[in-house]
Amino acid sequence: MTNTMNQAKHTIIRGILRGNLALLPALALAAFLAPVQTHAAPPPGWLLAGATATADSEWPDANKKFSAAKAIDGDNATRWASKANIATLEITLAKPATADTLVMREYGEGGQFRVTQFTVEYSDGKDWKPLLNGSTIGRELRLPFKPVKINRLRLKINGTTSPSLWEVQLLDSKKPATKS
Ligand SMILES: [Ca+2]
Repeated sequence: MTNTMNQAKHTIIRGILRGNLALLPALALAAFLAPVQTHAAPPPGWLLAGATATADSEWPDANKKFSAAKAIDGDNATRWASKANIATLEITLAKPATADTLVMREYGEGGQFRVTQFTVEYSDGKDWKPLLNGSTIGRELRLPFKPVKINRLRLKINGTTSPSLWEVQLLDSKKPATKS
């Protein structure tokens, strides 16, 4: 927040306190001009900067609101949703990286989560190899594993109605936090 903006806000607020309601639209404008709050910056060791994602099923939306990319954008407020109950999400890293942790956050309507089974495979550039598997994901599932070099990641999920993930994060827990 700049000093100028703060001063402008104070002037507006003083105006309102004096009963000058004509300044209300100006207050709305000041709120509009305030810096946009981003939702939870990517965590330390995040390896998906510049990565791309595709899915064999996406919930149809004209604005691609539920596209595969939303599962790896580092934003906990955007999500990929599958239309089908069984779906595969494939992530290609910008460059191969050594990872040791996978974090998944699942969307649940009214606290009801949908994934009932998942498997995760990785490719080092040649073959697909098994990495992890499990049943439910829920609000947040953090899975450490023996460090491996990963080029691509493939997540297969089985769910009840249209499973959806806020984020799939691949991390190197030993990597220091990056300055934002
Ligand atoms: Ca997201």
